[in-house]
Amino acid sequence: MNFRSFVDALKADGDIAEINSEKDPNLEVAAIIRRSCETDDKAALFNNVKGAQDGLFRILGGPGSLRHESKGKYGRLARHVGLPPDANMRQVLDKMLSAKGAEPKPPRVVETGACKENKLFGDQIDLEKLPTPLIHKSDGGKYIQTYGMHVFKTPDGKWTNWSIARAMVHDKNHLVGLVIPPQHIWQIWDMWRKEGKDVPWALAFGVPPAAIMASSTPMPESVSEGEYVGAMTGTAIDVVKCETNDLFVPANSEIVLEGTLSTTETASEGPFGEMHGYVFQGDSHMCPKFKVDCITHRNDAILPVSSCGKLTDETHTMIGSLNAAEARQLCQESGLPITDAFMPFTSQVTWMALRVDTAKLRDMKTDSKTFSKRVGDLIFNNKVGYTTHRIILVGDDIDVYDDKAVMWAFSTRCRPHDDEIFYHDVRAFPLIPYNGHGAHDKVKGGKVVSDALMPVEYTTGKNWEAASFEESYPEEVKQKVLSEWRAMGFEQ
Ligand SMILES: Cc1cc2nc3c(=O)[nH]c(=O)nc-3n(C[C@H](O)[C@H](O)[C@H](O)COP(=O)(O)O)c2cc1C
Ligand SMILES: [Mn+2]
Repeated sequence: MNFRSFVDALKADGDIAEINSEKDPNLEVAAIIRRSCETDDKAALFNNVKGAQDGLFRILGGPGSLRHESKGKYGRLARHVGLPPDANMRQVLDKMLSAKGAEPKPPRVVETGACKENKLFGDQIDLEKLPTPLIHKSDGGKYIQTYGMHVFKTPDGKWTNWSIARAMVHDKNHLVGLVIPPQHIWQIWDMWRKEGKDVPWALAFGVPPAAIMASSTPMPESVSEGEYVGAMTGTAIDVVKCETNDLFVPANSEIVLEGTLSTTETASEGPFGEMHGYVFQGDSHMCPKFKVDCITHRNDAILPVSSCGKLTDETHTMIGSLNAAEARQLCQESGLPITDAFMPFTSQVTWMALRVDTAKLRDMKTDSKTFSKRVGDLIFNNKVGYTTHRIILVGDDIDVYDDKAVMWAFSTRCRPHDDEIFYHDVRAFPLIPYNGHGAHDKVKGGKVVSDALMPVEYTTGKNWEAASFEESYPEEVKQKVLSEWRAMGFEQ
């Protein structure tokens, strides 16, 4: 529940490269983070960022990226939600789903907290002087916001949404960032716009790690992520009131920006090296401006930074995985026999694999087309399906958290077109290059349900065994082979 303790836990796990020599936020910092993501190496803690002044700021790179397989691949995510570092993906996602249906536990208001150790107002604020990283060389600006939590409240005060959406420095006291449908910040922005008012806003960096996980999860509309996290962890999150508006932020946040999001003024945003691994030169769009009236921060504050792009970083480990967790929940609530959901990293999290309990499927006395359509109609018409362009249905024998297993099933059990249902009329994810920069409708269609269940899985059950070490040999043969493995000169 505390970002500083999270950093200490990573240190104790041997998962931090602590860098005390001066590093340049102009590309060098992000290059280091990027390479650590591409090699599943340690998280980088930059204690000496060139241009940092008066405690603003140090940088933690790759806060939710992967660890090397030998060190517990999902250890960093596990540490976000208080699990041991060898937790597997299913355990991390089960933890995130564990408070579904529980009584929400609202944040607890406290008088003050570490985030109030330093306060800057008016002329003391100059965002352009901060050592904000330039993350990719063709980015249209310096992205201060890649891993902070936007705090927005509906005009009626009933729903406080916490979420991540990127933003870059626009000038001395403005940011500009993505506020796009169907995201909740866009929905709430639209409510204020209809009232003719700007949106009171806060952006908190280095928040309790469980809170940033919730901020990346597409929970249903009107769920306040802060109340959910309280229920999930069993501890109400301590929050303090902002200096300049009546929003509340986690008391132990590293850095807090306070102000308003304009419902009338826009500025050019982007291009940005995005989660699918591309930066398209000149790809900028007009987006709403955030005005910063106040900055509060901890002493020696740490800014978490996601240097996103090709595999693997937070935009895959968190956007994809947390999305899949919500999709699993949605399917189960709708009575579909889905036991697991995951978005394979190797699909750049554009595919979602759903594992079907085929005994229950057979009880349903359904068929491929009917079942596929039921799944597609549900997910593609829900916000959790926004970023997914292919759903792959797989049987019980497929571990959806294993990309190779999903690819095996998809490429051998789903006959192109004949075992697929296409959706032309649903909301597309414009960030995927074939949408935003392709030859087709940018915001609609291009989605498919691919049924990688074999026909017998709907009727009598699986009639094959895998041609694999696991399934093709008797137990005693396998045991003998394994026990003599190294002695024979093999290494893996
Ligand atoms: C590192 C990271 C960066 C993200 N950047 C964006 C972004 O720029 N725009 C966006 O709409 N969502 C972004 N997301 C995904 C949202 O946080 C996610 O869709 C979340 O569910 C949105 O919150 P909401 O469900 O309350 O709308 C990002 C997530 C992560 C982990
Ligand atoms: Mn939300």
